[in-house]
This record gives sequence, structure tokens and C-alpha cells, in this order.
Amino acid sequence: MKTDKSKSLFEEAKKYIPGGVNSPVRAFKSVGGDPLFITKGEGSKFWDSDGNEYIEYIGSWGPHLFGHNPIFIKEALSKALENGTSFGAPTKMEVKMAQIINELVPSVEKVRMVNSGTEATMSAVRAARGYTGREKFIKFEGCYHGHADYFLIKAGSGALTLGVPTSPGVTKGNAADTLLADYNDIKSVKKLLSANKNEIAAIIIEPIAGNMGVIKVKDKFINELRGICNEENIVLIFDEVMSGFRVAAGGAQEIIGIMPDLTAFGKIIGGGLPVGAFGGKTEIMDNIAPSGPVYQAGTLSGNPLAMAAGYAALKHIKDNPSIYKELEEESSYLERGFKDNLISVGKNYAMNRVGSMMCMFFTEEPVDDFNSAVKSDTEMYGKYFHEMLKRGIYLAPAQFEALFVSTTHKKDDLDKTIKAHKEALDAIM
Ligand code: KE4
Repeated sequence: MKTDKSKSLFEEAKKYIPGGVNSPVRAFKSVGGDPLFITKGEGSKFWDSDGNEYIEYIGSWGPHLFGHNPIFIKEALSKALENGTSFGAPTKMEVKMAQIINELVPSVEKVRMVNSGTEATMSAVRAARGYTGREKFIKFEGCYHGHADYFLIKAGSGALTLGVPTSPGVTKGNAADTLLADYNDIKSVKKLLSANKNEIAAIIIEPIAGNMGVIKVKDKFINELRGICNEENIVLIFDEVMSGFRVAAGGAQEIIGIMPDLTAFGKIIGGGLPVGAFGGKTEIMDNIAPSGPVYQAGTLSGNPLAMAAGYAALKHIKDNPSIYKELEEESSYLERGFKDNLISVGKNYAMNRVGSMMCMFFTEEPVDDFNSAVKSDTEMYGKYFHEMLKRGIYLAPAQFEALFVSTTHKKDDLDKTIKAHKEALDAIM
């Protein structure tokens, strides 16, 4: 497959952009090789600068629930564009957006728009700290909440010691208030609670993790976590940047049946434009400036173009609830095909799927937390990734991500993908 144009673009890009990309995972570092520069997307496909066509399962890392360039988002955007791009003043679309989020996700009584998932989770933690007057918060190993300093933390030497930065530039001071627990392990949460009595403002979790591959919380665990937060007056934050509107109209909290106190959104909520949001209980959200003292702001928050695209996406979800049944059929068909292939090559790789989020781990042990996920053979994943790419299937260029099926991935795409998957497994075994 010719990729000369992407190669020369990558050389050019590296002269001006760190690593030649504007987000690290795009650089193919964990699978090897050079990234492909994409020129156009349509439905379930996109094309690189050398004209190669791919059936792709990144969906811009989650936003494209309806595939690339859906007509109803394109039309909404061009209509909004006629009136200008941004005013820095309130608009009717922001009210409609807040209303439809509240309709689809009842736990979100009030919501503030921001411009990325990171801004959403970062602001939600600040809201919880402002509301409780406490400073520490608990996150879980393997969950990614964006790149705010206090999220780039890993467990210290002893599980009870304070976190340590995972990145230069993140200060010890910032790490000091971040505590690390183990996903699906309520004992690890209880240990931190007793060691930090009345000091914990929030517990933030991806109810369906998509950043250590795909892992869903266990029912018993999440119910106990909800109970602990009620007893200890801790704000329970669901990071639904990826799962929000992805696994159900009401997100993971709809299928799990637990209401968090705050929820962070991103990705689908922007219809492909930069949008995040955080929201939840009125008593917490009313503390946010200008109605309360917790400061939070954004020049382009709620801007008309992003609201037009985001609202078109959420309105389409509201008007077409059957899309989740369709996504379930397509995604389970793909999963079935992958599993049949694994049986035929005699491998029992772990396959986790929730709705249209899926991950095949190169480990034969079940994967239900960070420690089991990292047993995956990432080198094998790299080989698999390139064997699939050669066959016109573009997957996440990293093992610990999610594969996203969209409403535009039809049987023909899925059959081609299943066939390529079998050939790729044969090639790497
Ligand atoms: P952004 O700031 O990238 O919009 O959102 C951060 C974020 C927060 N919470 C969850 C659960 C997320 O998955 C993300 C971002 N997801 C990654 C994919 N693993 C984005 C891809 C990238 O970093 O380029």
C-alpha cells in the first residue's frame, strides 16, 4: 500500500508540531510505523493522503456515533454558519442543548458547556471540591479523565501513600490530593476512605472504562460505591466522556441504573466539534460562577457552531431511539465473527464489549481491571494492527483503547472486517 504522501506530510509535521501530531495516540507510537494523514471521511470509511480507503473503527475516538459527515449534522452546521461563528454572548441553542441533555440524562439537572472532555472532568472535580470544602479525590488505575494535572497521577509505592505524577510538569503538590483505587475493587476504596477520613471531596470513575481497553463496572461494585458516597457525603462523578450517548441515550448510567451526582461529557455531545459538558445536581451546580463562587469559564464554551452540531447529534438520538438496537445488532455480529475466528485459531483472547464499544485483548485471561488488562501482549497487538491496516481496516493504534461501531457500519463492512481479522490472526500466529 502506497503511503508516500502521508510519510512526507509526517516529516513536514514533525518540524512544527511536537511528534508531528496534535494528540499523542495518533502518532502510532505503540504499534510502530508512521501515522496516516487522513483527507476525508464518509460514513464508515475514511481515506488517507495517498487515496487508500479504510473501514475505520476510531470514529474520531468516539464522537462519530453516526459515522463520518452525517447529512443532518452537515446541514445544521452550514445553517448556523450563515449567522456567524461565535458571539461570546448567550444564544438560544445553548438553552436547547441544556434542555435536551437534561431530557436524555435525568441526573443532569443543570449543565455547563465546555470545549473538551478534559475541561469537563477537571471542572467537575473543582465543583465537587467547592461544594464539599474538601480537597482530596479518588480516581481508579487505568481510568483516563483527560490531561488535567491532577489526573496524570499513578499509585504511589504503597497503595495508601499519595499518588505520584505520571508526567514531568505535574507537581507533587497536585499529586498530593489524588488518591488511586483499583477498578472493581471496593476494598481498595474503603482503605483510602479510612486513611483519609472526611477529606475526600469526590470519586471519579469511567462507569464503562474505554482507556484500558473496554471494561464495565461490576454491578455489586458500583452499587457499593454509590452507597459509600451517600454515607460519606462524597460527590460521585461519572466520567461519561466516552460512554455518554454511546451505549444508550442516557449513557452508562441508564444501563447500569445508578445516578451519579455529577457527569462529565464529551465526544458525541459535540457531533464532531470540540464540545464537553459537566452537570448534575442543582445544589452542586449552583455553586458554579456566576451563580456561585466556584470559578469556571471559557471563551468558546457553548459557541453556536459546536452547539448546532452537538444539538443535531442529540436530537437525532432523541428522535431515533432504535439506533441503539441497530448498534447492538451490528456490534454483536462483529463480536461473534471475531470470537468464531479466535476459536478457529485456537486462541481464547479476552473480548469485552458494551454496546458499540469493544476491545479484543491479547491475553487469554479475563480482563476486569487495570492489572488484568496490562497482561495483554502489546507487541502482538501492534502486529495485528498492521495486518488489519494492510487489509483496509483501521483500528485504534493502541491496545488499550476501544473499537467503535457506528450506525453506518453495515453488514458488508462487518463481513470484510471479520474476514480481515481471520487473515490477520493467521498472519501473526
Ligand atoms: P478530551 O480532553 O480528549 O476531549 O477528553 C478527555 C477524556 C476524558 N474522559 C474519557 C473517558 C476519555 O476517553 C477522554 C479522551 N479519550 C481519548 C481516547 N482514549 C482521546 C483520544 C486522544 O487523547 O487523542
